[in-house]
Amino acid sequence: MSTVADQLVDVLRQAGVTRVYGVVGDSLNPFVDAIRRTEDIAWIHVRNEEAGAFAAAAEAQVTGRLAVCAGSCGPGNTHLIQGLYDAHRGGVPVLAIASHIPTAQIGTSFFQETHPERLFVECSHYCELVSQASQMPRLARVAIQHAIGRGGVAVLVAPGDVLHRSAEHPSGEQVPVTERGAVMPPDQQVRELADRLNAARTVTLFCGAGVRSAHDEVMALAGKLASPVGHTLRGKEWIQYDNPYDVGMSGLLGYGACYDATHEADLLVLLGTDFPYDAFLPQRRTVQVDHDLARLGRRTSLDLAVHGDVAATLRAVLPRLEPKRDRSFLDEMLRKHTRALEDVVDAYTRQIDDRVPIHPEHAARILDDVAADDAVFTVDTGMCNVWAARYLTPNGRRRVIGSFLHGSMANALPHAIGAQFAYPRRQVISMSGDGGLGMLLGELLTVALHRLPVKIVTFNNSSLGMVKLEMLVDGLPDFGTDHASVDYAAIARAAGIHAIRIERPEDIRAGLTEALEHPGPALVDLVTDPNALSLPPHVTAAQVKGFALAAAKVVLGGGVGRMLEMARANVRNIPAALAP
Ligand SMILES: Cc1ncc(C[n+]2csc(CCOP(=O)(O)OP(=O)(O)O)c2C)c(N)n1
Repeated sequence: MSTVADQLVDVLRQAGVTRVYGVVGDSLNPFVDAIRRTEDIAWIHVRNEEAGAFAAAAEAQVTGRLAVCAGSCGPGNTHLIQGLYDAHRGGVPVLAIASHIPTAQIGTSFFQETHPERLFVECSHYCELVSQASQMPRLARVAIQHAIGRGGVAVLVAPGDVLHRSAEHPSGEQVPVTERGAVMPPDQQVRELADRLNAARTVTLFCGAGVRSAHDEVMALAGKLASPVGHTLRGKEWIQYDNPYDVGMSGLLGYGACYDATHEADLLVLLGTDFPYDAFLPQRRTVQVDHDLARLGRRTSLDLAVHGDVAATLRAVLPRLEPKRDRSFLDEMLRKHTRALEDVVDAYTRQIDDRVPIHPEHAARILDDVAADDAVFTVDTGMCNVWAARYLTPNGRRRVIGSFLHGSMANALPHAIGAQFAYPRRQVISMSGDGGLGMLLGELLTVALHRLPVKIVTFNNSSLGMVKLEMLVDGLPDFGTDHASVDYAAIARAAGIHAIRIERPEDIRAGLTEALEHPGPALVDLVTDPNALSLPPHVTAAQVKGFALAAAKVVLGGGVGRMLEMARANVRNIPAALAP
């Protein structure tokens, strides 16, 4: 006789789920036992449910498919929250099984009692209690369809006693719909978009993660309109490569001429972006294209909103556009972009290649060099975001994943765990801050337990560097940011992970190469300079003053890696672009 838990596992199998991340425990045990009896689904023991949720988020992000995590009642549930917020805000399909205290005890302040239907409301599209066997398997399917259909988290709350009950209905073989259809823009909106694009003298395109799968279309549009193309951090991996119109990134970590190009164009087109920093947007003469109607006009007032997938919309509008002959705006922005990158390099007077402690930017540049062409990088919130934005070179095959919307620390290692489970043979590199690594340090044990060949590159500056920068920029003396040095290589070795500690710049290349070639898990503990801080390009005078007051030693600006070569190549191509 199958149980409610069996049915749940059956539906997961039908949805193509092959693993569930979590920690076992009381109310969750019937579910875990059903997984034990199912050949096609593995139970992945993590050390903290938070890491399980992050791992599921990363798996969903790299595969585009549903991923699942689970936590037992009370504290097991509350641990899940951080990773679920990350998944939900990132719009990736994750189902969380949150087991609950016995039904008869709900509302009595029972041991470990929380109210999961309330707890998870804000980080899910769907969060429902399974209080009777008769609700299954339907609720499992409804939850899955919410996660996939709406893009985000669904939570099924199930008391252990309900999971244990005999199933009342057959499970059936109804396979959940696991692929979303494209959103086609209404014809009227396409016509208006074409009219505005034709009427504007100069147009800049600003791209977010929604341009995934639309590289060709965006390039065709930029070519036809002679448009500079800027991007957000999340858009970078999808649009910066093979892009002769690239003018860099906007936002706090931005660089290049993106800010100028977005502000100086007659018309700004937001493509698949929900870029949250409205102060970086011109707030005028803007049109927006997005598959999610709720995002239209959320960050800026719009002259026109178009509801559609970016690729579908651009394919529809391209035949209606008249090519722009005057490319002077594009050329000016490409030159400005190159100059902006050169200026940063010029301002960056210190020799960083032979500095001790190691300059993190020097290490990041080498990491970019030695990493595989199809590597998956997971990036900790903190300065690693800056190094990734500036030094990792996208090529259409690499992936760069971070907690870019929720902005949680400690995401990189558990994200790497999920990415590596999804692609066991791909190189997966966790760019970890020492603060981030320390926060979920136990996950080294998860890596070791499952012999995941994850490579953990720790930028160990004995400091919460990003916050140190924030304090300096605010004119505050840094406080609570620095801590005693920790030898993470020794910790990793004790956990059974191959580890190298690197203190001298001349050892970086060999050390990283050795770690990347190591067949199993490996950690590289890079002892880096806590004062190597980067500044965003659009800091105000007051911020600079505060900055200067607080620390004269800090770096004004930052390196740009291979981007300068790319920008120079684009500028060299200007005469070719001008040819009829
Ligand atoms: C869970 C959580 N706590 C606090 C913060 C605030 N915060 C953002 S970055 C950061 C420091 C990160 O330090 P580390 O991982 O050592 O990286 P670094 O910036 O030094 O490279 C902190 C405390 C956060 N984003 N998330």
